[in-house]
Amino acid sequence: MSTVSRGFRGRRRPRAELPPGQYLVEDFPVLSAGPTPDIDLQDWELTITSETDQQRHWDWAAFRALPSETVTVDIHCVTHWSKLGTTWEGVSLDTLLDGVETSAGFALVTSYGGYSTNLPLEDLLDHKAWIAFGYDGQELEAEHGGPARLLVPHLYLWKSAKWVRGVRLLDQDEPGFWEGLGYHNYGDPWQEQRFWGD
Ligand SMILES: Nc1nc2c(c(=O)[nH]1)N[C@H]1C(S)=C(S)[C@@H](COP(=O)(O)O)O[C@H]1N2
Ligand SMILES: [Mo]
Repeated sequence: MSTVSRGFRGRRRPRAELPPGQYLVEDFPVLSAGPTPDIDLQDWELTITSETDQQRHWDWAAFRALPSETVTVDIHCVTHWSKLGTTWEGVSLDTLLDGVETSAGFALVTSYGGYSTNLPLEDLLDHKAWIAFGYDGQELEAEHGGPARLLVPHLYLWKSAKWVRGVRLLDQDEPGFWEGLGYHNYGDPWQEQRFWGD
């Protein structure tokens, strides 16, 4: 397995460390809208479905055989906590989508347990998003989304779907769980896009 470390450049600090309205935490809060699903790795599957219904599937072994990357990033929750310099291991969406033919503009990411979240497809590309299976050198704990979760650190953390199961590429944007309940459709923490209208 080839591992590309992106942590060696050190933390980039081009702007204020904290987006507006955020405070720093040292612990790692757990925020889940429902119970932690019980996922057997034997049954785990990740599916990418294009807008023309072409599908790619990975079982756990196939997923873990993909090249992974270690990234150190800051994360920002809409409930105002931020955590700086968190280190994750995961497979980039660039790797998962490599060779997928699509003209879709959007993605809807779905989870075991029923959660979902939407974002523009371009926000999943160019090493801005990973399906993470490791956190802080350990396997990702179930309460934080293990066996694998989406990690999209440049958007509020509700976009980082835990227990990820599928990515659907869409021509038309479709709100996910929180977006359908009034959270901002895009969710840029630096623009404080917390709710519709922000
Ligand atoms: N499947 C799923 N993913 C989810 C959630 C959820 O309820 N279910 N909550 C979201 C929200 S609102 C946040 S802030 C982060 C919290 O991640 P953490 O529990 O690892 O801190 O997960 C996001 N991903
Ligand atoms: Mo959140």
